[in-house]
Amino acid sequence: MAIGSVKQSFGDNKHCGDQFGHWQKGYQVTLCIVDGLGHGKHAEIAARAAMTYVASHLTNPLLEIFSGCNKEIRDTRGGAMGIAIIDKKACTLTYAGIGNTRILILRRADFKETSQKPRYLRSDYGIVGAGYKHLVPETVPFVPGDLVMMYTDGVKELIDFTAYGPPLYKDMQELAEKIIKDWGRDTDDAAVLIYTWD
Ligand SMILES: [Mn+2]
Repeated sequence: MAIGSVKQSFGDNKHCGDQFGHWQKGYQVTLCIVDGLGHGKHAEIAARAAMTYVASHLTNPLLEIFSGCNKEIRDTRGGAMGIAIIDKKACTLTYAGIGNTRILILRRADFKETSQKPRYLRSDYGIVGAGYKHLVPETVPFVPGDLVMMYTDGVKELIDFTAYGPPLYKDMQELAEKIIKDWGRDTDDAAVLIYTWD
């Protein structure tokens, strides 16, 4: 399975302020993760509003998706958001993020090594829905076999993949569940979205 995703509410609340989405259109894959500020009902309302906006503006340029979403959800609490666009023709991944959602990339070549070192990309400061000053997308190579993981701050930032042998990279759902279990912080909503180009 190419996609793995798990979300977990803080304290088993029925509302989850962390939301994710993924879409494939032709040679383009779009991945999005949103962390509505705080947790509970109003965090979920903000995160869902952002995701609904992104889902209906997938063909817009990345910077316009962010600026449009920033306006669209200004009456909500707002949140952190990361979007990754994989272009399978160009073999690239372009990422932009506002706030503390996180993203890392693992290369297939590294799976064989005993120490898999993820590449972390950076997000810019601000709150989607309340504004931001700078947003600079970053484009990196992304080739068949590569893995990208997007996650919220309900999961520890730095993740040690060395304990996960190659078998785990075959099942993204299993890997996502393992990441939440091993690296979840239990003090906030948490979400993990993993995609691999297989
Ligand atoms: Mn959070």
